[in-house]
Order: sequence, then C-alpha cells, then structure tokens
Amino acid sequence: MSTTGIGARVLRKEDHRFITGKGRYTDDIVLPRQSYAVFVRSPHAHARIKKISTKEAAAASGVVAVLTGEDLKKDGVGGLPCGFVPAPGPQNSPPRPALAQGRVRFVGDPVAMVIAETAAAARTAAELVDIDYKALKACVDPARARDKGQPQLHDEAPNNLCIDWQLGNKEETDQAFAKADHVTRLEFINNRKVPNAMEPRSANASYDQGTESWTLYTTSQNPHITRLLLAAFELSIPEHKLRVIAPDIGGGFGSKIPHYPEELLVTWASRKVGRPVKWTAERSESFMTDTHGRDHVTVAELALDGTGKMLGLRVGTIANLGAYLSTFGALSATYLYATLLSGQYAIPGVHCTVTGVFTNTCPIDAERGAGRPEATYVVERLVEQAGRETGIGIVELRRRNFIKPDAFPYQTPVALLYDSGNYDPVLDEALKLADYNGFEKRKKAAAKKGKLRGLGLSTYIEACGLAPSNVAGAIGAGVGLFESAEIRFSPTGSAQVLSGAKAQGQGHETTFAQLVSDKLGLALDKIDVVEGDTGEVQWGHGTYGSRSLVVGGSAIMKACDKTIEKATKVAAHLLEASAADIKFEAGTFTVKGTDRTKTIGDVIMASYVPHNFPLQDMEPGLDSRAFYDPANFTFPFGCHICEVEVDPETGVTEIVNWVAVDDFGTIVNPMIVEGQVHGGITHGVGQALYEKAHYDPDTGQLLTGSYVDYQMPRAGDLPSFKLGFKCTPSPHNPIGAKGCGEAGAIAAPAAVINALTDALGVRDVPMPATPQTVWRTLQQSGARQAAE
Ligand code: MCN
Repeated sequence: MSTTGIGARVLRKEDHRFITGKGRYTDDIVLPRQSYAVFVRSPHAHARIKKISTKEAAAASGVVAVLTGEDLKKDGVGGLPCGFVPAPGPQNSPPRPALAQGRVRFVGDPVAMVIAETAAAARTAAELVDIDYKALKACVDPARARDKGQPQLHDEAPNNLCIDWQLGNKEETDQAFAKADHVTRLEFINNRKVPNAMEPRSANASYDQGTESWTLYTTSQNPHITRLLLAAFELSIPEHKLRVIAPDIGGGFGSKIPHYPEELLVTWASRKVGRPVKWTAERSESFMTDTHGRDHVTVAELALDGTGKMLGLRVGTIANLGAYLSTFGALSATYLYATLLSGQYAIPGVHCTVTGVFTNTCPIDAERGAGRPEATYVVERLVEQAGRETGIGIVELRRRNFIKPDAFPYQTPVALLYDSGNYDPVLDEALKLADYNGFEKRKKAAAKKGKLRGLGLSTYIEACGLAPSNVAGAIGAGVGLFESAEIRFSPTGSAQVLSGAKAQGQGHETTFAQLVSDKLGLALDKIDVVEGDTGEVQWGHGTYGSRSLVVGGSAIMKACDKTIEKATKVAAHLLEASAADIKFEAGTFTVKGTDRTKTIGDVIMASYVPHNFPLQDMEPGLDSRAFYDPANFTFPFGCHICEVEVDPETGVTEIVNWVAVDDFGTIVNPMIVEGQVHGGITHGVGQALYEKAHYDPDTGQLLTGSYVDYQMPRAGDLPSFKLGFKCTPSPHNPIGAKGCGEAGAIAAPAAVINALTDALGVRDVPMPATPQTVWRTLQQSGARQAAE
C-alpha cells in the first residue's frame, strides 16, 4: 500500500492551517469600503406587522441604509424558493420573502435590514427601527397544528398542512398486522435539534459596477446551488454574473446546506448601496435562525409471527417543518426517512405516512443524518423492544430477520434497492468487542455500587452518497446530484484538484489528494484541492448526505483516468513506442517488457513544453475534467453497542462503553474516518441525552436560545470509543467506498435509549434523556411497580 494513497493514515493537510488560526473564514474577509448589516428580527412567534417606521434609524449616526420587505417588493426581488416537492405531491409551498411582508411567523424572522459604517452603528440603529406588531396566537406543537382553532400560518396552507404523504405497501402491511401473533408498539418524539456549527453563518457581498457582476462570500455547503437560486429565482440575473465563494467553513452539520434570506439580502443590498455589505450572525441568531433538525411525532408498530419473523412495520409520523419551507423542505421528513424504515431486515410489509405541518418555529432542514437517524430510531427501538417483549432476545431477533447475504440486490418495500450487505459478521464483531457475554456480570457489579447498568444495540443501515440524478428527479428534487472534478497541472508537475464538493471539516483536502496521489503517483505535497468557488470550480452540488467521497471522489477518479489516457499517449510519443505498449504504474510509464520509462513528472512537463508534439494527434496540456453520476446510493451499515450506568438517585446517565463496527467500503484515510465516526456518535449522544430546541407552547418563544439553556455533549461525557471495521467494497463506484460522515449520528440515539430503557427496565425514556427525565421515568415506573 502506498504511504500516501488510498488506505494510508495520512495526517490532515488542512490542519496546519486550522489549528494555527490561519483558516480563512467568511468573517475574515474584509473588502474595501465594506459596510455592515444587522437584521431587526421578530420578537414574536406570530404577529401582523401594522407599521414599520425606519426614519429614526435611517437618521442615526453612520447609517448607510435601512431596508424592509417593501423595498424588496419595489425592486421585484423574488422570495426564497423550496427546491423539493416530495413526489407525487402535492405540497403546499407558501411564499417566503427574505424580509417579512405583512406578517412574521417565527421568533427571529427578519423584518428590516440596517446597514451602517460599522457593526456597532448598525446595531445601535437597529434598536431605533420602530415596528408596530399585532401579536397573534402561535401554533407550536406539530401534533396539534392541524386541530380546529389552531392559529393559521399561511393562506396557501389550510390547517397548516404542507404535505400528506406516504410510502410503502399499505395493503400488504395491513394484512401482515391482521395475521400477526405479536405487535410491538411505541410512540415517541424525535427531538428538535439546533445544529450548532462552531462558526456562525456569515455573508459578505459586493457589486462591481464596471462588470455589472456580484461576488458573494458565504458560509455555504453548496455554493453553486446558492448561486443558482439567487440568480435564477430571486435576483433574475445571468448566473455567471454572480460568483459565490465559500471559503473555509467551521462546521455545518447540514445547517449550511439551505440558502438563507441573509445571503440574498446582502447581495441585493450591495448593489443598492454601492458598496460591499457584510453580515455575521451572533450566536443567538444562530440558535433562532439556522435551520433546525428532526422534530417528529411518531407512532410505530412492528408485527411479528410466532417465531419472531417480522411481518410488517407501520409508521405514522407528524413532521414539523417550521414556519416556512427551507431549501430542501420536506426531503428529510420523507424520502430520506421512510425509505430507511426497512433497516437491515427482510420485512414484507412496510408502510409509512408523513404529515408535514407548518408551525411558528424556525424552519427545519437537514441535520447530520437528515431523516435517517429518525428512521433508525423507529426501527431499532421497535426491534429492541420486540426482542425483549417476545423473549427471543435483542440479538436473536435481529439475526432471524436480517436480509441474508444471498438476497442482494434486495428490493425493500420502501423504494430502496440495497446493492450489497452482510450483517451477521458485523454484529458478531460488535458483540465480541463489547464483551456482550460478560454484560450480566457487569450489571451485577454495577448493582452492588447502587447503579443501574443497561446495554443497547443499534444495527443501522443508511443510504448515502446522494444521489443518482435520475432518482433525485423521480423523488422530487429540483436538481441533479452528480458531481464534477477537474485536475489542472502546472508544467513543473504540481496539480490542483477542483471539486464540486465543499468541506466543512471533513478533510477533503487530504483524502481527495490521496486519491490523486494513489492514481497518478504524484507526491501529496504537490497536490492541492480547491473547493467552494463558483468562479473556479465548473459545477458542484456540495457536501451533505455523506456524498463527497463516493460521488465527488469518484469524479476525481474519472478525471484521473482521463489524464492517464492522455498522458499515456504523451509517454508513448516520448518513449517512441505505441500507446498500446505503455504500462502506467505508481507514477511511472514503462514500455512493456523493457526498462525504458518516463515519470509522470516528465510527461506533465512535456505536455506543457510540447516542442516536438505531432500537432494533429496530440494536444498540449494534461488537464482533465469529469462528471460522475452514481448508479445507486451507497449503503453503509453497522452495529453500535452502548452500555450505560444510571445513578438512580440523580438520574445521571454515564456512557461507560461504546462499540461501533461499521462497513464503509474501501476506506481512503482510516484516521479521518475514525474522526468522522467519533463526531457522528457524539452528535447522536447529544440528541439522546442533552439537546432539545424547546419552544414555549403558548408564546412560541425559543427557550433554549443560548448555551446556558441548550446543552451540547462534551468530551468528558463520552468514553473512549472502540471502533471496528468490517468493510466490503461498494459494488458500483470506482473507489469501492461508502459514505461515513453521518453513520454515528444515525446509529447512536437508538443505541443510547435502548441501553437506558434496559437499565431502567422501562419501555421508553423520552429524548433528551436528561437527568431529570430519567429520574422522573424511574419514579413513575417505580411507583407503577409498587402499585402493581
Ligand atoms: N472517507 C474515507 N473513506 C470512506 C468514506 C469517507 O476516507 N470510505 C473520508 C472522505 O474522503 C472525507 C470524510 O471521510 O474526507 C467524510 O466523507 P463522506 O462520508 O463522503 O462525507 P462528506 O465529506 O460528504 O461529509 C458530509 C457528512 C455530513 S452529511 C455531515 S452533516 C457532516 C459530516 O460529514 N458534517 C460535518 N462530518 C462533519 N465533520 C465536520 N468536522 N464538520 C461537519 O460539519
């Protein structure tokens, strides 16, 4: 194995920059004559705007302009579109103006934009914008949003209904339940999360009067899509007149996928005021307005026959979509959710209904895992509970129902065609690493200390590597989901790799360089990866859905192949041989059966100094460009085992052991993958034990709007993870890789709550299982037991 290629544990190239404070984030961009924007946001969850008076603010010291929704209207600026309608539709998609027009619908909804010489002046003037609101009743609870008498958010969405959607085979599922010997039923809430990227959102736009074009720096996971939406749907300008640059990004976790009002507003305003306009969110703005994730209310049932064979799975979910449809709106609640409900199991009947509703809360969009953690939570909580209820056991019930290796490709009843999988060996390895057989002994030892010990499994599957474009189109996305790559060489043998992906911390500068190093035999330090600039990168769909390696990386592999093809001709010319006789290996072209060679460096140089090229047959240069559209998703899977100890006196849960065995196909950089798994698990543990965006049910105020009220997991909350990999290559991409960026977040919540319910001897503990929730659950179950 090469020391820098696929499989090598290479230190991250980008980390020198990041850990020495040399990263260049959007807020670091300072443009000549830059002005500063501050947004006046709604303090109400729901209100009519009777009047906005901007006079006093406009007259304040240092103020450049004060703009409102009326100004947007006058300039004919379009609202923010939603790029997804879950097929077959319909979907009620009410308009979403960038600045409120007539009504505000969640706390933080932007109403006015104050632009000034300094951020401090803009903040001071923002206090002077006088808005006369008529407060309206708020609708916050998704479970009640369609009830009679609830406040109505949009005229276009009667009863606050956005979608009423379903997937699966209803009749077969109903029949399965009719003949079931055992049904396990659970009801739960998948708690709303704030993604909490370390770097807050920021945008800085300028307009060049000479070329009549714009440049927008922004914290975007997909700058090309941001450009498309801004140019085509909002500003009505030719797309190439806008350059969108996403510089270094300090975490996204999905919240920087959507296109936001602030991006439009600074771009629009930069032309209006004739100078650059910059905005950076305060942390409290991030809490209020970065799209949130999850927020499902679900009833789920699993039907089994007398032998424990799964017959059917029936799920009804109410999905909170927030006050407006975000860019990918209901995608996480529909096709990224219901399609995963078959899990790792052969279940003949699966049916899911999703009712998507509007409420006076921040819009919902993708959050690490996006729909797949919610699905895994449903399946894995039910399976674990059924294993306990039937007495078959949590391991045996899974084994009896796993899709068998010879059943692949396996068509699930919920649209996905799993291409490959072998679940038993992964489960075996996880049980071994977790010392499953020794658990009862550990439980007894814990009891002696007065602790309740529990163990929970999560044998998850996910579909990632979004996505084949034909599938994206069929399910209702307004975009294709291929990826592009370009390799540009300099005559002296260094290379720039341009990719349409856009990292926010995933290490693409290292792993993508490893691919090229592996393929072309170039030294790693001669390869730089460029992402996130629509002026440089030909096209891209960005980074989310653990797609960057399997789709973006595959495009790079394809571009490498094109380069090798071209370079082989050049080498043949230099070596005076036929191209058919040239072999390329580890950066060296050799005439087969001889010791005559040219290095890739020689060939690159000759391509750019083509003094004796036969002009008709060969063109100078070696640059190559490729577009790659995958044939299918990739289906990573694994088994996570969590072991907890609960202090019954305080309700405090300690995670004492964590085992994760995953199949990510070919691994390019094991160290980066391990880091991704660690981050993902931590994300999921946060959801299970600590995090919840809590809105006051009456007023719609966000009660968890700061780190004082919203708890994130910390390093000390987690054990040292035991990771194992049992990888089998993906059958359809040139790397053989499967995505890894979300796996931990998908698997973890179910593993934690399964462990907790085991420890407490209860059917359910609501997430987040804070000490208070655990303590209350214990008291209630204890009281019940005493009564029984
Ligand atoms: N990789 C590898 N071998 C594999 C799979 C992946 O070496 N078999 C490497 C990749 O080359 C890449 C990294 O692991 O460097 C993650 O790859 P991939 O699974 O393709 O995921 P993406 O790069 O597309 O990242 C998206 C994913 C998502 S959806 C979220 S959300 C997320 C995440 O990654 N947000 C993150 N990880 C994050 N990590 C950080 N630090 N910050 C975020 O915001």
